[in-house]
Amino acid sequence: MHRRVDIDCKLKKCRCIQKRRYPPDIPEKMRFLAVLALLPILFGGAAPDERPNILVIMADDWSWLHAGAYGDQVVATPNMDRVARQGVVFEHAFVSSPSCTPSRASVLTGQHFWRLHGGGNLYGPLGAQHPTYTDLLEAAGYYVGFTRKGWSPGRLGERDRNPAGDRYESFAAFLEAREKGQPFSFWFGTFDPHRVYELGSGEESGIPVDSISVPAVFPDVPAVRSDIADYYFEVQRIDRELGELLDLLEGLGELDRTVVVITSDNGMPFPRAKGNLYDLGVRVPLIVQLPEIIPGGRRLTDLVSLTDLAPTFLEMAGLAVPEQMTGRSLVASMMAAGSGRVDSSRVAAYFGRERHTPAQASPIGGGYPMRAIRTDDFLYIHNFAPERWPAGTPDAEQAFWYGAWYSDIDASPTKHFMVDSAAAYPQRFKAAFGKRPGEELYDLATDPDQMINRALDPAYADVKRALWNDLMGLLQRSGDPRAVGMGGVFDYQPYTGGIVRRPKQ
Ligand SMILES: [Ca+2]
Repeated sequence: MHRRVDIDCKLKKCRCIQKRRYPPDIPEKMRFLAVLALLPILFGGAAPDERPNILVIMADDWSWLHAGAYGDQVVATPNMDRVARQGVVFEHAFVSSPSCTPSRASVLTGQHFWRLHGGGNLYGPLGAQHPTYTDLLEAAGYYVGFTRKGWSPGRLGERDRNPAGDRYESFAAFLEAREKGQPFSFWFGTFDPHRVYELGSGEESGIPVDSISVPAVFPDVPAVRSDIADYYFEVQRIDRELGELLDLLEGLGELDRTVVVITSDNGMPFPRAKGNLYDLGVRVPLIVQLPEIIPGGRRLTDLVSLTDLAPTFLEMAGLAVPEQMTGRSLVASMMAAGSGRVDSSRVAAYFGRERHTPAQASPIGGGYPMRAIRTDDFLYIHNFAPERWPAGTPDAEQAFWYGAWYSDIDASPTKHFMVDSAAAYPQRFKAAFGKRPGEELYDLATDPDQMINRALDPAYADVKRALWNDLMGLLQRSGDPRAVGMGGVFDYQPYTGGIVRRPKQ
């Protein structure tokens, strides 16, 4: 079991209801109906081969900040930036869970990860009862496939193939196998910028390390800057591959009929980022283009979830959205004119986490359960088991999985620097590695780095209560076992992955 995981690591394959209904205002409803009326013309309907192709570029561990299109001055992403100029940039896009398996499962099923029970954990199986957009498109005549990292990591269980589709060696091989003219749905699952990084690769490639904007949650020291540069090196590699994908489509004359979606399954693999419900963990890039049809050059501030993608693709293909899908199609927002908040109902995003790795002290085999609501102004996190360790226990000898050491943070120069230098950076160390209270509330206007917990400040009591009510209402309506005292469905799932150990001294 462990050997298989080690091999996965070397290949960089990660170690890693009720539908919500909003009462739309009348102009918005009219706009949506107008878009609906256009859809058969825009996306085919009567003529199946006029339906758009769908190409998802799913990065692995990439935070929203780190592309030129999102304001980064150092990382070079000319191809992404070009797609952003020609398409729509979502400035507030959030994953359902900041961990590979549940995040990818939530994208494919259009459902929040907590509705997938065991599939809500890293390495958890995705039950066959959950429909995926890939299967639905295939049944409607699409050619469906993926390359590299699809739904992963995990064992297929009752499914006979990867939920992302059939595996191909490359996008070119997939297109070659397709019948000419057949619409396709392809998932390009790059392993970048997942660790392991080649130490020093960023600086050696010419990335100006001194110009990097270091997030405030990390110590601003050379080791961290170099680590971020190595991460940028891999983001730039995604950008180069994106350029090749676009060239391939253009050469085939398919670019103008292909919806290109660029996004990621969770945020950067650094302490207090990936695996956490702060923006660095859950907020990801989301850039979409469909030339001639989706009005380009726009930046939307609507708070959206990657669970919205599956219903979006189904609507574009003229298909009904299954009742199980809790996501809401983005077609109306993408087709609307203008920038900013184009859908007045998209004012909150919801996400959470169950077990990333089995990182807790014995005898707890579960994860660190938490759920959160993010609005324009606030982030509220409910930690269901504050006695547990959000980053995993520091005591490898007493770990449930012997040897696990801060196992929910990938091994990295930044992690090891922060542990070794905890005395010099006590606040940052505690924020990333320490235990947390049952509730966290961050006021984003004054604290964009989400470091000052206001949960016990009486001045925020009303805000906190309102956010709690909103969050718990959504969780209960959407059938979250954790919200009704049934968290055991997550805690007692078997685990087939590995853990992160203390590096040898
Ligand atoms: Ca990932």
